[in-house]
Amino acid sequence: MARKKIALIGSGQIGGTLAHLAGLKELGDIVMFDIADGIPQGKALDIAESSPVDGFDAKLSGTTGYEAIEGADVCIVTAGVPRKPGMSRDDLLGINLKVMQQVGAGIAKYAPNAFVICITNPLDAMVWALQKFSGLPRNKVCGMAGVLDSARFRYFIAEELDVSVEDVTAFVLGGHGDTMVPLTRYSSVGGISLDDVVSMGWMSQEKLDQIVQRTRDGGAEIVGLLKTGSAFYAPAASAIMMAESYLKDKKRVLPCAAALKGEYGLDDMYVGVPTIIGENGVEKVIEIDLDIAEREEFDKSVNSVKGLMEACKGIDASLA
Ligand code: A3D
Repeated sequence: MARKKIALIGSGQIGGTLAHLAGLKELGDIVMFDIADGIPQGKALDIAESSPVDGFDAKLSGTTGYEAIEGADVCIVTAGVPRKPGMSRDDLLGINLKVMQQVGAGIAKYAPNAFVICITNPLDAMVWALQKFSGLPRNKVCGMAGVLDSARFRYFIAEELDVSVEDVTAFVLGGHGDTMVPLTRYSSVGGISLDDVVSMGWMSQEKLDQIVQRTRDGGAEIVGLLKTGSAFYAPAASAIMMAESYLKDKKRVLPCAAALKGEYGLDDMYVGVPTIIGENGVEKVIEIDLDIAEREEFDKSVNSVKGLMEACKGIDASLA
């Protein structure tokens, strides 16, 4: 059986880490694309040279021409610019929207059957635009954010309770921004919901509230520390999990920015919801019950994503 082909559109911090992880996990052959000539070629060769040491077989190549992504099974998109300290994700919209237009055309021409995972910010608006620019089926284009936001939430909870990260599940809903909605009711430690963890006296409500806020600010915390860019290890690991679920038809239940067609009372937009990812891409959007307070927070988050979509329409009339 031929190896799968993974195209990484954008070979910066996240793109390089994606290539390394995809190699280590033997997900397939890897093509790194970027407009900065030399970067994708150099990173691909460097990672390829690590393969005898780590013992993985994958062909890695770097390119500045879209034709090299031809026939890709998965495209992971990080092309664009990241945040600098003091910037919000939304400040990136104008530049990255133009990048999505180019990327969408490249994927439509050379990899129309791929499963596309967008990471470029502001995530929910960019993945929505990328789907429109590429014209690929909506179930084959999704955005990575929920796996990362949930991973941050899980890590903070596990660290606080001094338990294994493996035994903490967490759930973050809504847009990938300051209004994201970490859902404590649907998050658990060894099956015990976080609300029960508080009522049992294992963690104080105040601490949980702090962790929820730290999760919301998780991206900014890293940007503040790095100063020259944004997080890349955890975002790459998260996207690789989604790609693996697709390539191996694992049907993992993962939060991701998915196209909604009536679910949660929303249409023609992308926002973070629980999904099942398998061989058909986003195979199902799971609709969970939200109480009044959760719904209010979700609606606030949805409205902020809608605002970004309107801004995109203002810049590019073809999206209207
Ligand atoms: P960076 O290291 O700057 O890499 C971006 C790469 O894109 C650079 O190598 C650029 O040369 C390249 N590029 C720019 N324009 C184009 C183009 N038109 N075509 C192809 N390549 C292009 O950034 P990064 O890897 O740290 O981050 C990439 C994106 O991911 C940014 O928009 C971040 O804001 C975003 N991001 C999202 C999350 C989410 O959870 C959604 C987390 C972290 C970062």
